[in-house]
Amino acid sequence: MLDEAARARRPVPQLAQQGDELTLAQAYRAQAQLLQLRASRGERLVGLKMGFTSEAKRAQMKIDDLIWGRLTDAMRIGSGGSLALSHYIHPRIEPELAFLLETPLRGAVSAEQARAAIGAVAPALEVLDSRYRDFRFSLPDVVADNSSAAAFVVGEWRPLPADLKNLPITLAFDGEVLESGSSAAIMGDPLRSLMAAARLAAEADLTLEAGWLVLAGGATAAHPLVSGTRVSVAVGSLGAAHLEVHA
Ligand code: OOG
Ligand code: MG
Repeated sequence: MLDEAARARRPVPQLAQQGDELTLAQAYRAQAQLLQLRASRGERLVGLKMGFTSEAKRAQMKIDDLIWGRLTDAMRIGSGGSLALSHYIHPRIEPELAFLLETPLRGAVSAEQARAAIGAVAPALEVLDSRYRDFRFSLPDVVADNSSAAAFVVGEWRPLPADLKNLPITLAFDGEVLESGSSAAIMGDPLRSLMAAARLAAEADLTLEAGWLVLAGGATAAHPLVSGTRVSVAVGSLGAAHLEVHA
């Protein structure tokens, strides 16, 4: 139903409203099945996204638990590339930071192990599109819906700086800054988000593989996309990434 909703760009009622509230474990199994449907259409798993790693996001969506979702090659848009609003239901965008893994990570890893596995980092934009009506959901709802994953943009990869903790992050529409925050908003240090990704993925028997990317989670609240705008994220010394939005 969620896969159909995404493909038809037609939102569906929350699962609880259909008398079908799932357990969290069932919701992650549903998410895995959504990925199987995408894989059967030729999409390839390229990494994971973390969600609700910042207070700004938890407050916006009123959910307090860390979640994660799966990213495929078809969701990726090159920096400076364009996105058609008509391909989505009610898309939003948020500023993020991406990790590129050089070696695999699995389970409970130390900060040193997480650091050592990182090949590069980059500013990123995540496009969210809840398949639920009014962009509202419970924790199992959003997990089953692949944590609202829809598309993402990654800027130029850079070597991991000595410290990721205090990088200023801004989200701008046509150069006008709508949100500004800090990488510290992401669990105090985005590295912790990567560690959590390795731990939570292992619970689903997944290893974060070399070559995969991990989105650390929105540092600020997300904003609805508007046709005809150029959206930018800038992350301190790491540079920027851009997306052109059209109807
Ligand atoms: C759920 C996804 C949350 C993040 O970065 O916190 C997320 C949503 O807000 O729709 O991607
Ligand atoms: Mg996100």
